[in-house]
Amino acid sequence: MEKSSIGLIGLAVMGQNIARNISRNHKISVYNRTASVTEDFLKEYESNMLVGETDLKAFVDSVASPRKIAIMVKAGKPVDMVIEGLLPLLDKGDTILDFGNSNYHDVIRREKELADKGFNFFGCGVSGGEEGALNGPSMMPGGNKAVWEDLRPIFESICAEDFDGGKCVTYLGENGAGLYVKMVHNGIEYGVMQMMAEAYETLTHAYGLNPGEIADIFEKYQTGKLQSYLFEISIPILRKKDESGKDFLLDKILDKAGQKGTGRWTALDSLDQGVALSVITEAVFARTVSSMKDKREVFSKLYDKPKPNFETPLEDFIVELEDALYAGMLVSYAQGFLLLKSAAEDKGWDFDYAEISRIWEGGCIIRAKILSTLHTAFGKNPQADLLEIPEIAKDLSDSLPNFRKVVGECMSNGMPLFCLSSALTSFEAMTNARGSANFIQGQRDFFGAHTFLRTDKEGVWHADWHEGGAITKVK
Ligand code: NBP
Repeated sequence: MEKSSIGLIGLAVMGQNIARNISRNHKISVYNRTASVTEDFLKEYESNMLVGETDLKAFVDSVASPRKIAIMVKAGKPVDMVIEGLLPLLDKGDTILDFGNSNYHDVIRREKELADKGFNFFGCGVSGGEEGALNGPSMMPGGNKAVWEDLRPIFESICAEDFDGGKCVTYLGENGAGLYVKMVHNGIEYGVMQMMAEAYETLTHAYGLNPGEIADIFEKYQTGKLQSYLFEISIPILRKKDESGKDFLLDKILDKAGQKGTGRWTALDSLDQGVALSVITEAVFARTVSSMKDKREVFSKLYDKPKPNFETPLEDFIVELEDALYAGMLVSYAQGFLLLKSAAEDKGWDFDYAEISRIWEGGCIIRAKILSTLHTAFGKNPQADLLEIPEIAKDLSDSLPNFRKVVGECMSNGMPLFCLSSALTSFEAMTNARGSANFIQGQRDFFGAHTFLRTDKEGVWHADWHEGGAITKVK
């Protein structure tokens, strides 16, 4: 029997869908730890392009050499366990591929460990959820370049298309580069979702709109610069009624958000890299605060909140909010790309930011019109920071008055704005030539003799801050 071009381990929701996607063009063998899952999958999707095995050795033997075996299991320890089980059955030169949301540090470690033993390990971020996995995800591969060339035909046959019909996959760099970009993608997803939630909360509490009315507004946004997959899916989410057919289901969903860790990893990495990734970090905090439901119930009884009293008529607010969301997202992307740049420098990756924007245009959860704007902007200014690209600066400047107005009105009416307000603060600070850190430096020098630089004189200085104390050049 002809052997399969690739094997895949892990038949939960993502594995099943990506296997079906691959099987449209390439023969694929599948295996799942729990054998009944493999059997049920084969029963449902029987095809001569799909080979299922319940014995790991038989599965490995069914894949053509040098083998390519993809893992799509729960990230973390399970991936190491699968690798451990596979290695004795593989031949030197075979490739293990990780399609899951693995931490990029793990990818770097696994690649090194496997290379030392004569095997290839290749990490590829896959975004798009269940539907993307089946019909075309955005793929973020990183690892050995020669291995990439070998995998490329399969990846290009299953991925989504960008706005111009190109493939939503591009080689991103050595070792953990692909999973790093996927991590930042997920962080950006956190920020965008939170800003949308803030819009929803404001329209609900300040303007008293029901979810169906908010869906009408989001539908309008979907025809303009905010056009995106996340707005597209939010419209049916907002309109969905519960079993009674009368009440909105959203109104009955507990307001505690889950998280699997990629947003937190992005935030932690930004602290390590020294990049001010405030929007994504605040989005992680917003989910943390959401999970503190019991405490919020208690505290809400202790403090009076102003009854929202927005002066802006709803029709005007809808326009202003669109600008605020757009500007907030641009700032969040600017921060995300700064993190990518810092990581590239730190790890020796050579990221192409226009390409990264392009492969996010299709298939993935953050796919949106704004990515096409970023793709064009980076295309003309490959290494620039987003905030210095003229087209982005113009878009931001045009949106700024409404951005400031929305954040100001929401904050003065007691609305929590984790991400929109932090995006605005970040923008204001990043565009301030003279900030307030001179004050911090004065305090640091007072209590710890940490010294300071001056704007009027060369050298490193320390002051005795008491009246009449000396100001001394120490270097
Ligand atoms: P899950 O993350 O829920 O993992 C379930 C799979 O892992 C099952 O096939 C399970 O086998 C297998 N597994 C576990 Br758990 N421990 C194992 C072990 N020790 N040895 C072998 N297999 C083990 O599946 P998923 O939601 O399909 O996601 C798969 C990967 O893709 C994850 O890394 C996820 O973060 C990533 N991802 C998910 C999405 C999404 O929308 N869900 C999107 C993008 C990326 P069993 O059947 O025997 O328990």
